[in-house]
Amino acid sequence: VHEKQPYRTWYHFQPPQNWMNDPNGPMYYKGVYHFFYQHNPYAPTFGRHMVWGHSVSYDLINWIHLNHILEPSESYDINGCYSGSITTLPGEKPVIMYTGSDTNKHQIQNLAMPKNLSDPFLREWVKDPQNPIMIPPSGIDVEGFRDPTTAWQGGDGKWRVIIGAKTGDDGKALLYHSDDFVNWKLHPNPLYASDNTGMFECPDFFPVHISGSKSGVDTSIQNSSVKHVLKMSYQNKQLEYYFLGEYFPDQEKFIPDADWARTGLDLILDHGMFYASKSFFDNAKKRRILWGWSKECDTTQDDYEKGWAGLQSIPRQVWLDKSGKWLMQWPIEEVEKLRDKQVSITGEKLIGGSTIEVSGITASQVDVEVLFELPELENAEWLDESEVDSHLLCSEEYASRSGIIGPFGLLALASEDQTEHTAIFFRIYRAPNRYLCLMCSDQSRSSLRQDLDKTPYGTIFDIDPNVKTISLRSLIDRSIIESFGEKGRICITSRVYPSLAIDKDAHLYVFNNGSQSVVISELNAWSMKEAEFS
Ligand code: DQQ
Repeated sequence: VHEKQPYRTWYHFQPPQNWMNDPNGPMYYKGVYHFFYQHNPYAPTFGRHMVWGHSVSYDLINWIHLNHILEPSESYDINGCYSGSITTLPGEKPVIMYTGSDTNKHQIQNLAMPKNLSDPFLREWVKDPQNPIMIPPSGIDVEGFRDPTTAWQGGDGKWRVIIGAKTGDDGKALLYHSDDFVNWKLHPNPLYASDNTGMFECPDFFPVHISGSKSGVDTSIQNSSVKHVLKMSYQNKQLEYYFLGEYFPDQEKFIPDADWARTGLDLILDHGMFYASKSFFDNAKKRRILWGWSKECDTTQDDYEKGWAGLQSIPRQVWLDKSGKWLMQWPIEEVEKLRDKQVSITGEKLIGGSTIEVSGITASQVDVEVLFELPELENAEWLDESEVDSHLLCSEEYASRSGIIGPFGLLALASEDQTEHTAIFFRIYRAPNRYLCLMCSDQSRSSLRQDLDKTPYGTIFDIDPNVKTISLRSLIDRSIIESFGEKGRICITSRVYPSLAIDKDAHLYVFNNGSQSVVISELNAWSMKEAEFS
């Protein structure tokens, strides 16, 4: 059935059918990658009886779907088994901490353990008879206390965990301590709190190397070679905000970097449709991997017709940039195993107003990487950064309008006449003492269909005045386009539903609508094979 569907993906993670939202408890355990997810097995919409779906893989790309491992059954989770994480306790014992919605719809935390540790697929899990282990503390909304992180162990041997929370419209990352993982004590101060963000959903807290090394570290590592990342999904913005900073476990303080506070620039994991992300440390390849949910932008009616809703991003390796100022993200190397037929373009000049087709590939499922050589930046147009909203800029200055240096980039999932296309592009500006780059994923013309959310996404960032090139990679998969600018510094995920640019009728172009020429110094595109799901 699905094969005939134009929007069902070929290599992104999807359950066989129905609704999926947050990634839950990803882990590597004894040679197997486990992935759990928020799932409504009965309909392609969020439901009253959310379960934990479960799939396993040897490479994070090809998957075996297994039975659900947690479903509402007890007074402490009868209204839903919501998001949570896995911590591996000494003796290689994984334990799930998840949120249950109880008989009164209060949110409380529970534990579950594998039934049989010698089954590498960990097919069955048992809920702890001591559940619930945490109930909403006073001052916290009873329906705003959920999404435990992976726990970490301090030098004192105590376990720590963060629970996302809210009081009215204010978000809180509550910190708990435990000696035995069952009895938890609330720390008087939250690790972080913020006004008017709404609930801090799906917090994540982990260390990264300060050296710029791409390798990751275990969640409990705490020494002078790491910095910490605190990520929260702001419910009011539906975006993934994060802070880099220093964590002092003896005082239980997390101090965001002063540099960040001074510039006030928001750090956001992905500027598009990407939410409730969760990372884990992959002990096999010593890297940290991030998963994020990509929601549909079509209607519920469409989701019923498709029989499914919700995708996961291709897992991303995440590390701290050598500047120490932002995280870098890049699709895990395993996705490259799906690369099939390749086409390349090198040293081709794109004069203002020109478009080149990248032909010879299946443009509906592609991995494309392009490196653009820039003209002299001095010619760039002026921008008063304080007066712009990058989302607005992306919609007003859409790709077809001409600038000076840019817009240039890709037209993905385009129809032959280009009436349908999603433009992923850069445009460069001058501002007092600096140069700025706008990166957009503009889906406003992605489909002739009307009933879709086609809001363009974008962001503005500082670039080095001496920069000579800029890179873009997009993973295109029928209804999703994940784009990585500047080698993974800026990420934007779009969901699109073309009516013409489907299957063999989809095209891929490179364009430049700036008056200054840019050069495609190198472009490689690969048709992508289908991942295996069984
Ligand atoms: N979805 C879960 C919650 C979480 C929200 C329920 C974020 O636990 O806060 O499916 O998408």
